[in-house]
Amino acid sequence: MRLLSSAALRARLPRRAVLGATAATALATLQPARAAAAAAPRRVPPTARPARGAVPSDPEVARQVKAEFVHSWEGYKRSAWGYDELRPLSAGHNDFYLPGRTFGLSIVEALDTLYVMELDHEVKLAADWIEQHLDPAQDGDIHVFEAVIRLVGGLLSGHLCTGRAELLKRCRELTDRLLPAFTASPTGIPYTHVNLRTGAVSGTNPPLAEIGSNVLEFGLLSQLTGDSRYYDAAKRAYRAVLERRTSLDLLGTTLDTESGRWLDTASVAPNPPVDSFYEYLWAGGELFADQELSDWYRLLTDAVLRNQSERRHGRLLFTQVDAETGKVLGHGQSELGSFYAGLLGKGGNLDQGADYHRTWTALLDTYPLLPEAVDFTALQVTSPRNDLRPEYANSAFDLWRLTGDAAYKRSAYRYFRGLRDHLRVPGGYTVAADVTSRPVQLGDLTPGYWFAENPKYLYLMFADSPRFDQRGGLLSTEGKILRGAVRAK
Ligand code: DMJ
Repeated sequence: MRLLSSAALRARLPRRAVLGATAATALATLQPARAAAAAAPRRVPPTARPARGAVPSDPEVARQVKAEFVHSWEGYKRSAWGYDELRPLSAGHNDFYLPGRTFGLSIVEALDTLYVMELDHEVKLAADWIEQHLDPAQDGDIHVFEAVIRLVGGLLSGHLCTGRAELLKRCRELTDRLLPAFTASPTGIPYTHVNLRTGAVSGTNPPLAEIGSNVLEFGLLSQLTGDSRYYDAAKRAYRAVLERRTSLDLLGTTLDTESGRWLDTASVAPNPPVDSFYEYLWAGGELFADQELSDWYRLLTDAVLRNQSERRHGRLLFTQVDAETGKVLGHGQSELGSFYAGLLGKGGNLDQGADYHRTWTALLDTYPLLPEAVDFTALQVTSPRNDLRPEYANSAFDLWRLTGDAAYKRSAYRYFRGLRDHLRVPGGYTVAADVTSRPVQLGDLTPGYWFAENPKYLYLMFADSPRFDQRGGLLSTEGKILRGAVRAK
């Protein structure tokens, strides 16, 4: 395995730069000509073969997945305990939110995964650390979206799994400190950052994912505390977006918090930085029986399917279009968008969901790991990284739960083998800089979401866990179990 030089590592496009991107930069990431790829685009052969190879029994796969999760968790504990993220090659750590400060992000991310895997000693260690050390009043401008989906969501699901009241208390305190991003806004569209100590807000250009991906966490907190301010703030933000849809019922990518104007008119759904905006409409309608959210989901999804779905080389994909005119702007697909297959299925478009999942599965015939971005016009990889992202496993999990089709288990197991064969290192699991090179070129980071997502989706597909209600369970965009955690006896 070849390692990246430190200069190359610094050049890695951080995930927040993608999620926090304007429509223009998001499109640049998706398009081959302007892509910030670490390697020249590679052609993807158009042939698609079904998933191959024998799959061990379900309990055996569950055992393997759990063992790999524990391997990475032990690496984090050994080298980065108490810090946000692990650098598994250098045995170092990474501050995710604020330089020189920690929120113990990976601990919060891991909490409910440890729980469903019945690693109870570790659950206690993690929850104790949070209660003793997580400081929600640190003096710094925190990224509101990343705090909500990761920390607020993690504390909520940790509370639901363990029943520990202190986790809910910490969650509420943190959310109260994030709330000015919403309440100080003249339009309801949140500011992107807030200083947790002073409440000062900043950042007036949130993309849609940052505007909408809070209704689950805030709604649940309102339910648990009886305080409606959280849900009200989330609904006001969604309403502000819906009021600004175009005559095609499409949305741009980024809004100005203070003027309420679109900063662009590119509809890049289901790619980042809008992805989970749509996910939370469906899930919010489901979790809170909120018909308004469900209606908004239907309206906007029908418009995306009508204006953006296209078939190229026999594969379903979603183009980027001008939200005012419907003119096609590009054919790039981000790996983050692969979650959409599961969402389409859950929202009632199962055929299109299964079809879009196949688009991504076909890439695994060519590469052992999914690349970060592909352009389907010329079938080229435009970003060859792999950031240990969970969206493909998330879709497989959703579609398997909906259909019971064993094909999703087969492709999920192949995907798991790819991760284990190429991204497992002695210190845990790490990102890749180039999945098209042989051997796969590695980076040095275990993103926090690894502990919340990939292993959890895979485990829950195979484990028949007594701690998760497969029928009623509902997970957030960060894989947090917000409904369906079964309390241990
Ligand atoms: C996670 O933080 C969440 O899944 C988010 O919605 C976007 N994707 C990243 C991981 O890729």
